Amino acid sequence: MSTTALITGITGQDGAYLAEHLLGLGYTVHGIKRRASLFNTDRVDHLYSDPHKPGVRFFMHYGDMTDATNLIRIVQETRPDEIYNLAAQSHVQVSFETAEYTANSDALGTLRLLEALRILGLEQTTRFYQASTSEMFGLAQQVPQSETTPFYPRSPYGAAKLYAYWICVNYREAYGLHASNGILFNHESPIRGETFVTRKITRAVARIALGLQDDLYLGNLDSLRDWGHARDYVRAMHLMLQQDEPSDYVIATGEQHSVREFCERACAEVGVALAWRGAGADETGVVQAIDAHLLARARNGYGPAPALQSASGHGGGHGGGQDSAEPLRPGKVLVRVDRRYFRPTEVASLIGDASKARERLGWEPTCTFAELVHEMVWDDLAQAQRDELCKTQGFRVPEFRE
Ligand code: NAP
Ligand code: G4F
Repeated sequence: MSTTALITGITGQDGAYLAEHLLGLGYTVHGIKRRASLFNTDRVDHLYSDPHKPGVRFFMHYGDMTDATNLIRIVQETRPDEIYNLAAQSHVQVSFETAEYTANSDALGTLRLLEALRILGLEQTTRFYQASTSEMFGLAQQVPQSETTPFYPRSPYGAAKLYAYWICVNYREAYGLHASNGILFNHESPIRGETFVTRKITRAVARIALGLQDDLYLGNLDSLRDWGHARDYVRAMHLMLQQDEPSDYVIATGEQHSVREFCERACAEVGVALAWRGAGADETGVVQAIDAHLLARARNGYGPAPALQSASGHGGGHGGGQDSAEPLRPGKVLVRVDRRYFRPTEVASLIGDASKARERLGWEPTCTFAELVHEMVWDDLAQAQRDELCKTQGFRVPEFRE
C-alpha cells in the first residue's frame, strides 16, 4: 500500500512542488484547496486525473484552516500517514493589513490541525510537518541564523508563525507527536506568487523586455535575503518526516543577496545592464547599456530557457518579437521606489545556517542564485511572449499589477 500524505496549501507554490515530489515517490496525495470564485488550481492542474479512473493517487478536498470541523472530517476521511501543513496567509506585508485573519489561519489553523490528530487518536500514527519560517528570526539576533538563534518576529505573520512553531513543539513534547518544524528561508520558483519580490521583478523584467510594461516600483532595495529554489526545499520537508525522531531544521542556502542585486541579475538575463542613481525613496534603476543580441534572444526565444552559460551567446530566435517600438534605451528608468511597499517594521537581513539539515538529513540545495534568477526570468519571458502574441492579434491582455 502506498503512503498517504495530506497537504494543506496544495494550491500554493510549495504545495504544488511537494505534491509532485511525493507522487513521484509513489505516495497517494490528498490536498486541501479553498473555494474561490475563480479556478485556483493552476499550479496542480497537471497532476490532476479523472478520479473515476483506476489507479488515481491525487485527490483534492475543499477546506479552510479557519474551519475546525472541516479539518477534522478531512483528516478522518483520508487517515494520512503524513501531514504537511503548508496553508497560510503567507504575505508579510499583507499580514499588517489582515493581522487577525493571519493569526486565525496561520497560528490557530495549525492548532486546529494538531487537535484534529488528537481528537481522532492519530497522534501516534500520523507524522506532522509545520511550515515554519525564517521570518521568526525577524530582527536577527545572530548571523547566520540556525535552530538555536533566538526569535524576534517583526510582523503579524512572523508572530503568528511563531505561535504555530511553538504549538508544534508543545504537541511533540506533551503528546509524543512526530511533529517537525522546517524553518525555511525564502524559496522561489517560476510559480512563486506574483506579489513576492523575486517574481514581481522577473515578471516585470520580462514584460519590460517585450515592451508590455514601462517600469517597476519596489520598496526596500537594501533588503538582504537567502533565496533558494522551492524544488530543493520540498525535498527537505519530506526528509524531515522520514527521520526516526522529530526535530526542527533550518533550510537555507547560506548565501545572501540584496533586492537590488536580484534586479541587476534579472535585467542582465535580457541583456540590460542596470545602474543605480540617487538614494532612499529617490533611488532609481537606470538602463546603463544594452546587449542587443541578448535582448533579441530574450524577445524571440520561445520555448525552454537556454542553458545558463549560453545566455550570453548571440541569439537567433524564430521571429515574433516586436521590432517596432524600442522602449529600452540607455538612460531609461526601469526601477523606481514607492514607499507604499515599505513595511511598518522590516526584516532587513536574513541568512541561514543549514548545517543540521546537511548532517542529519543529508540535504543540500542544488540550485544556485544565478540559476534561480535565470529559470524565473525565462519562464516569465515565455508568458510575456504569449501575452505579446495575444496583444498583436488584438486580444485583451490583463494587466495584473499590485
Ligand atoms: P503560497 O504560495 O502563498 O501558498 C499558500 C497556500 O495556502 C495556498 O494554497 C493558499 O490557498 C493556502 N491558504 C491560505 N490561506 C488558507 C486558509 N485559510 N485555508 C486553507 N488554505 C489556505 O505559499 P508558499 O510559498 O507555497 O509557502 C508554503 C508555506 O510555507 C506557507 O505556510 C508559508 O508561510 C511558508 N513559508 C514559505 C516560504 C517561502 O519562501 N516560500 C518560506 C518559509 C515559510 P490559495 O491558493 O487559495 O490562496
Ligand atoms: O518577497 P518578499 O515579500 O518576501 P518576505 O517578506 O521575505 O517573505 C517571504 O519569505 C518568508 C521567509 O523568510 C516567508 F515566510 C514568507 O511567507 C514569504 O514567502 O519580500 C522580500 C524582501 C522584503 O524585505 C521586502 O521589504 O523584499 C523587500 N521588497 C522590496 N520591494 C519587496 C518589494 N517585497 C515585496 N513583496 N514587494 C516589493 O515591491
